[in-house]
Amino acid sequence: MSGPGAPASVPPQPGADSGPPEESPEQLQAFYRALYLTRQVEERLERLHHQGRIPGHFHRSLGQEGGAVGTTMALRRRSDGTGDLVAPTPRTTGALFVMGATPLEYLQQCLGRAGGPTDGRDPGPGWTDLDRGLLAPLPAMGNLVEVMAGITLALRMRGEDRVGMVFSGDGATSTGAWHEGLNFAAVRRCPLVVVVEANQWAFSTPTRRQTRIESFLERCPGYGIQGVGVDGTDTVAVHRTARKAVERARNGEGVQMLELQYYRLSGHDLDDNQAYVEPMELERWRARDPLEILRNRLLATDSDWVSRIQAMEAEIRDEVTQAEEEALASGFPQAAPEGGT
Ligand SMILES: Cc1ncc(C[n+]2csc(CCOP(=O)(O)OP(=O)(O)O)c2C)c(N)n1
Ligand SMILES: [Mg+2]
Repeated sequence: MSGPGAPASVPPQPGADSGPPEESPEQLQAFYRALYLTRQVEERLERLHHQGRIPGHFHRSLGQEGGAVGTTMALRRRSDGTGDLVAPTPRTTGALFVMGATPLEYLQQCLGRAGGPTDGRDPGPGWTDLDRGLLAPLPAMGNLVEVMAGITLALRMRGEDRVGMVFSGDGATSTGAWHEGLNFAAVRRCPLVVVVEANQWAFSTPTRRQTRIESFLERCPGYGIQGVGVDGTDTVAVHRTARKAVERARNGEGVQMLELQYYRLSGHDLDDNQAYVEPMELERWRARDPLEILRNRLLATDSDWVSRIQAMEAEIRDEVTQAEEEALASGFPQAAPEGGT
């Protein structure tokens, strides 16, 4: 058993849909690349935070990287505004890279630098880029479910076969906006995939203190929608499950819920030392590192992956180092002149 009501100390077992890789080597490589890139960029940002160089808050996705990557890889990704749409949370770092954001853009954004996606005006870890199908996170949790309900309704009414995917934390599922948005989208059969990142914490509140249900999937019958849960630490399993959910949404079967079962291995943000988390529990979940799980999967298929992984990691580290140097060399935004905008 896993999900919110499960003993928080028991990591999920790999999902039923996690058999031997049926994905192409290129696809597996793309998974690994996105996971390692996410991990690298977040590690750099954590160091930059300790140096006092991050003007906003930063939320690591440690332990959850495979959730953002496996799900969004199932979407139709384009750069001309005709692909699927994603509304991430501030913790869904990997989704931005999968949808085409570059490490330089992401670092410039988080460092609040001019030249970045919002030109240093908003140091939040996300921004809207409709060409790539990306929406900026909203500060009020749950509200993007409403926004995405409206957007996906518009897609359906225009007869476009595009799909929306909205992420929410387990805590966000307790907001009124989340429920209202979900109900509206369900009634109107919107092509929307609602991903619940069940990482067992909302800030310092454990899931059992904000809901009595065993799994967020129990909410699906109440809204008349389909839902499926998956071990979020197993990127391949996440991807296979997400692919089916996206396909169902695209084929007119209405809202699909996806519950990603894992654990928030970091503090809520980089200013939270997780003093309220039981160290042994954290230790048990650290053993389910999505990067390690994917690496082992790849190595089990072909020993050639040893050198491929090494080459990929070296290339990504160089790419991120270069992006970090360039981002740090970017200037800060200029204040608008008196009376300007
Ligand atoms: C409506 C609303 N209430 C409270 C907050 C303050 N807040 C920001 S993040 C957070 C916890 C989020 O937990 P969860 O949804 O589980 O996401 P996670 O951080 O675990 O990814 C809270 C309570 C908010 N942003 N919006
Ligand atoms: Mg949470």
